[in-house]
Amino acid sequence: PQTIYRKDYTPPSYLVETVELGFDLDPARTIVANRVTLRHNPDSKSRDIVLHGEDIELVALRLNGTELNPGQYILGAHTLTIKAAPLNAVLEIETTCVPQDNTTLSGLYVSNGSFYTQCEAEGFRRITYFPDRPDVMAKYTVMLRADKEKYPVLLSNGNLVEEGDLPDGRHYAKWEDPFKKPSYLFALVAARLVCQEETYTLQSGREVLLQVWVEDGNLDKTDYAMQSLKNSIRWDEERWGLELDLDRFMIVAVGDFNMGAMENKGLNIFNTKFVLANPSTATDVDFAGIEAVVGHEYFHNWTGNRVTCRDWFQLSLKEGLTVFRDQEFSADMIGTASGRAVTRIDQVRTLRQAQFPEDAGPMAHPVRPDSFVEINNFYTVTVYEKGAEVVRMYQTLLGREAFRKGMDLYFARHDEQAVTCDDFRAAMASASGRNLDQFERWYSQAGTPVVTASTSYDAEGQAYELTLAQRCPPTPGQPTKLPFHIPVAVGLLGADGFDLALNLEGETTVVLELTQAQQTFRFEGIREAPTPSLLRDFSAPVILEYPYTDDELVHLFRHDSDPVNRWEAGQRLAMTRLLKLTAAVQQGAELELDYGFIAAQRALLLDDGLDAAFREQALILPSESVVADQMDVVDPRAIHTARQFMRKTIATVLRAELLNAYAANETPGPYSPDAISAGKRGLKNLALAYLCAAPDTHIVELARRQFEGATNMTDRAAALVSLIHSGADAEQALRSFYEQFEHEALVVDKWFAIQANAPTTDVARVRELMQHPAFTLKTPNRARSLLFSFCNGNPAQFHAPDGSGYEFWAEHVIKLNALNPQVAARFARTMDRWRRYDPALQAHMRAALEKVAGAQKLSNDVLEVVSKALS
Ligand code: BAL
Ligand code: ZN
Repeated sequence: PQTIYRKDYTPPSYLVETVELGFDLDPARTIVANRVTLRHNPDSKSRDIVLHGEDIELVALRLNGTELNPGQYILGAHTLTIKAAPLNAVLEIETTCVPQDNTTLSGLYVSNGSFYTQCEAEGFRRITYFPDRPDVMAKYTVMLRADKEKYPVLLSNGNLVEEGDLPDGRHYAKWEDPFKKPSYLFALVAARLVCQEETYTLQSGREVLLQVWVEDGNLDKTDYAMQSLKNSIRWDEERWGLELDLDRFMIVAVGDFNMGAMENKGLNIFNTKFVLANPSTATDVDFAGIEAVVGHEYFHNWTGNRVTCRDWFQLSLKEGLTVFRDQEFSADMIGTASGRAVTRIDQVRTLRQAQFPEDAGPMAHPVRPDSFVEINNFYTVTVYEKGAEVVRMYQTLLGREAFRKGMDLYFARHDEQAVTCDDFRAAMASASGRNLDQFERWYSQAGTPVVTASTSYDAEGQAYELTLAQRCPPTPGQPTKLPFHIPVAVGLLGADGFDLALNLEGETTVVLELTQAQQTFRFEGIREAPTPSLLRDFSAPVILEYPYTDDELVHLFRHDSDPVNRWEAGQRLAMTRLLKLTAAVQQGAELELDYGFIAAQRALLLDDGLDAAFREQALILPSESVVADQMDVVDPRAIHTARQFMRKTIATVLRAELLNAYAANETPGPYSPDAISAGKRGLKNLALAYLCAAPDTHIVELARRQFEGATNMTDRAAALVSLIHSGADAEQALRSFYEQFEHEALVVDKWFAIQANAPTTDVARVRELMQHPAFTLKTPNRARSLLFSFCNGNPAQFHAPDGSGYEFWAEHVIKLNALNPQVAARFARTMDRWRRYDPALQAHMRAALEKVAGAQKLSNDVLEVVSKALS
């Protein structure tokens, strides 16, 4: 396969002014008529019109009214080229495609009998021939024609300008999008759907129509998505001065979808997982996910749609920025400082759980990649989450006010343009007057920087020195790195637990700027030897090394005014113990957990001054995969045993306190997904999970009672998980759960996922579950719920010494590859870091990877992932 390089970018030879699309929708043969007006781009020397096309049949082609015969154009495997074209060209292109056979879920496809599209990144070329690149922006008019009975609802981008009936039971709808857009934002839906709709008044007084479209029977699950949409609109006005530019904004939920959702102009198409929710089907985490994703797609309307990407290497320009925006939205919706901190802790967890490993593995790439084989493989945690951290660092370095000025300038300069990450950085630099040249390295260098701190206190001079050094490990194609521009937020705690003043202004947190390989910062007037609180609020996506003593960590865990670092101190305390215990398991030594650690956990659990949500976060031990990241040679089973021992010991010693926390955090009355209630449920269910790690009949009974009496899915699912993990018989509970919810696809996904993650579920059991009538590989949510959950979420079983987990993985990467390369490639990434395991496991893993690499008809998507893993 061909590698595409960022340095090879050339402007398009022709620009598109208007696109008129006509669809005669038929699952077996859809006819697409495309009339496109092109104009030569003065920035290009080429006079060739290059159109992309994939898996479509060309029926007719006319240039400026004249039919072209095959000698007048070149039809390649994925392109159609017209050489030496006139300066102004009107192309009329007729093609056909077969939506019902399109299992890739890219382009035009059928889900549950209805039509949907997904065009980002390169799906539009599966619908018609077109210069399918984001720097070609045009105005679209779309005519949809379909059977009225089967597809009563016909939607596309922009405004509905005409609709009516046609002969033979068909009907039509004509849509016009007033804004220029790249082809990846095109969308259509032709379906049997119902909608919740509302008229909403913008701050300017203008009225807009908001709609959430779902399949019949799901209108009882759209309220939260609608509320989240209204909150998003208001927040974008208040925080950024950005108004909805359309008269109509639609969200459509579909059960078969590769991603979470898609920001098509005015017609967002969503995975049902991020729309449908009511208390009995969705958990608190699901509700929070809906708020975040509805916000994310809505915010794209400015960061992505009005200002888009010049090329796909710039993907983080819109994704990193929009993730940052949705993170801030979720935090602002909670409002309190501690609530904000909980959202931040969640972000740090995601980075450590997924992005740091990516940055340290064979697929490591900069936030702005230099090359790719398949762009779909670069919708990654690095582009999204690390990209959001990069945007956050501008705000940390420049301050909120200057950052906002930078955003304003970015829109003023680039509205309706396709631009680059450098353009964003330039706007930030101009608006703030700051030199951000070095900051560019966050975009160009892959890998997670490691910041090492050392300190010294001069009692006589009352001065404290902090020396920070940075390094960044090599990554594929980047053997050496230059220093980053790193904001390091720092506070100093006195022995009484209070923050010391760090300067004459009395500030207790300052942002240091680490720009060199090593720098020393000096604080004057420090009257006692302090405990440093470093990288407050996780001010940069780095690994911080500082030789904290246990006493210092306990002090921070009790007192740090920065809740993120308070949590972090607890994680560090837990991590040293988990690593020691894992080593003890490997050596067959006796396992012991010190009382000092448990006492610190106990004090936190009992601290009623803290929100329940924060206490929950602070009591969750680092995950098995985060522990694995700290080991030179990963031993998944030993880690699992060690972590289970730790949970069981805490549960045994703190049994009374956990039972109290359980009782004290009941949320009687009607369910509400708000952060306070969700936090209480979170702490209560964490207490139950701990108690079930050291169960007796009373505890098992508690879990059973909660399961049976639950009035919401959060409590029901948590009780089921705890029951299963307690080792008690959960057959009956699993059966009744399924029977109660078998018609709720998203709940059936949970049912599969809970079993995939169960400690007793091995490969044989997963194979059994795959025989269940409700299982299918074709629906990504279902495949993810069982296969991904097992291979990524149950490491102790997946890494069975006989290699059966890897064989299972290889077999299903190959099966998924034949159906849906994007989903297959995601699944393939499970094996990214196979070289970190012991030689016996590695041998099995290599064999599995080689089996996939040697498979017939491998997609570029999967090929890129497995060949990078093997290289
Ligand atoms: N643009 C792809 C889906 C998303 O990030 O919103
Ligand atoms: Zn996005």
